[in-house]
Amino acid sequence: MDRSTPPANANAHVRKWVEETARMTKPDRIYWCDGSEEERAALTQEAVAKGVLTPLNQEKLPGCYLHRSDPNDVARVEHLTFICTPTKRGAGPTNNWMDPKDAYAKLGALFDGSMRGRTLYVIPYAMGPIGSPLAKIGMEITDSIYVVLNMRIMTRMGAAALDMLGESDDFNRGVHSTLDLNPERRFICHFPQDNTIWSVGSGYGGNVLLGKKCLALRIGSYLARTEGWLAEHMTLLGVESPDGETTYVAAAFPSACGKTNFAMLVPPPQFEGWKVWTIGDDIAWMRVGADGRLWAINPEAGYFGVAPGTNHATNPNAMKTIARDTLYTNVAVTKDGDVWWEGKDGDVPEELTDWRGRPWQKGSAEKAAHPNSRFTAPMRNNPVLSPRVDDPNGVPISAIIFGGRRSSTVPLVLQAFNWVHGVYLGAMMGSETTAAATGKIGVTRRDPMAMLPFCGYDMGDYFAHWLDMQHHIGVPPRVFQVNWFRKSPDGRFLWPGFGENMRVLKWIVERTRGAAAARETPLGWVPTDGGLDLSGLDISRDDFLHSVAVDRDEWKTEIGSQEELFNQLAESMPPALRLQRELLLSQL
Ligand code: GTP
Ligand code: SPV
Ligand code: MN
Repeated sequence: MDRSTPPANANAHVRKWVEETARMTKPDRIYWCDGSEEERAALTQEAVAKGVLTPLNQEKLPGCYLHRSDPNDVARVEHLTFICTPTKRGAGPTNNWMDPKDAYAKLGALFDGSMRGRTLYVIPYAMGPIGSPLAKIGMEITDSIYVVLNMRIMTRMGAAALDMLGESDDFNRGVHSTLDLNPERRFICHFPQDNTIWSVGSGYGGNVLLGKKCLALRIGSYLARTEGWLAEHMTLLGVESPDGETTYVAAAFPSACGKTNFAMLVPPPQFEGWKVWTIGDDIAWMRVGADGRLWAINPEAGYFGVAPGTNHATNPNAMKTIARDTLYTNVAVTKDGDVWWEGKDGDVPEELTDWRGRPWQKGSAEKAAHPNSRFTAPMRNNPVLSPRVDDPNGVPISAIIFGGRRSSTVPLVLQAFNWVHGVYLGAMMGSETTAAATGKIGVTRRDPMAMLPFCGYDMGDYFAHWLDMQHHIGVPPRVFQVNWFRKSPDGRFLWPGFGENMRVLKWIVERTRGAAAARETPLGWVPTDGGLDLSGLDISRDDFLHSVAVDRDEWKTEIGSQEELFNQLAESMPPALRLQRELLLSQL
């Protein structure tokens, strides 16, 4: 089949844009992707021939391949990510801003002839179930075969997306060129007003799989505000209780703070009859339904998940999901072509090939896998994939959870008094930075609603949009805050986490059903003594009490440190949040 000419269902707007982009980037060849299995096989073979992918042990890991990125290109680059709105105020103080004219000129010069000697791939894709009123169409042009193969897993890619688009001009225009991976020429630019993304100089995850953070969150959040819905960095799950009822929950945790693990949670043995079903592990698009409830879809079709820490005890469902048809990026490899990372099951192998392709010995001071090494796996592999995942209307959300990585101060769980208080808790969230973005790790920063790196417009306006939603949601979800990451003075996690988070989740679900008791504190509602089901849990009384403790002095410092965000967002911070803060201060 000739792939260099547009398929019959590519409309005139799409064709024109591809022609224009080809004139700019000057590729040797154009290849229109159709998303078929034959295409996957052919492109995989080509990627292997070019050294972009290495086959792993096909007996242990059928259909799995390894990719090693450039060592300088291993994570999102927040300092090189720009929101290009007509005015700086449009992007707000928490985003980098470039004038759209300057950005088009600067990146246009870099794109000029950037695909010489390369193939220009055209990727039509849908974010969300095909035909869903909540779904959106994107087109990504890239010169990276790795991007094509990842987008095929992460989105509903190919002919069906073009069919869904029909004759419409309403699609996201994403252009990506790898250039030479020089960080001096690396820019991820978003043009919300044009529904356009230009990305140059990277080959890694969130910088280049343009449907994910760029469209589904940065452009998505802008569209959501304009159109009256929510685009959020949230995992989505259904919690089935012994009576057979399923409660849907959305949880915003920052990058590498536990969304994938929470979405695939296996309840402890004492929780007979309880079961968690995954809808999504990273992004939620939520709209108010005719019934006044908030309905959510997962716009993605795969998981781009953190490898380190994943094992049969922490996340058995992920281990099953990534056992086949998975692309691994920057993990270590064993002698027999199996994958390995810090925190995988079993003994540490004596010898490995590390993420850079160098020999590695047990006991080495360096990590064998990159801390932000990842797997790209189809959601269809997930043994607990929710049967509702393709429902065009999504699922009705009963609870929204905000959670950060906080070694102190923030208790295991609390419930907000109401929607406005919940928005305040989410907006003031702090979290320690992780390897998901380049920069220092372990620094506590404000990461409002886990959206600091992903909000496509002014953060104060974003809070105002959240507050405004209360006038549209007839039946608002209850709002909660959690922290799985509090530590003892000697640096241990106080709470065992992972499957044991079911104990907290059960309380949350029962609260939404009006079936669990709570005690009021200045910060919010917390479980009564004995209110959390700790049956069969191996945790000392001291550790548990520390994990749920609220220390007034710590909280005074915490509220003091919120001042910085209030000052930064002085122009746009909603007064209602200022009021919440003062109320809390006076009560403490
Ligand atoms: P992104 O894909 O970057 O958005 O990350 P995520 O929020 O999906 O995080 P993920 O579930 O991949 O977890 C990140 C890291 O945190 C992994 O190393 C996990 O093993 C670890 N982790 C997840 N849940 C818990 C928990 O409950 N307790 C502890 N201590 N660690 C956890
Ligand atoms: C994150 O950093 O939140 C991720 C990984 O989910 S990436 O796609 O690289 O953004
Ligand atoms: Mn994420």
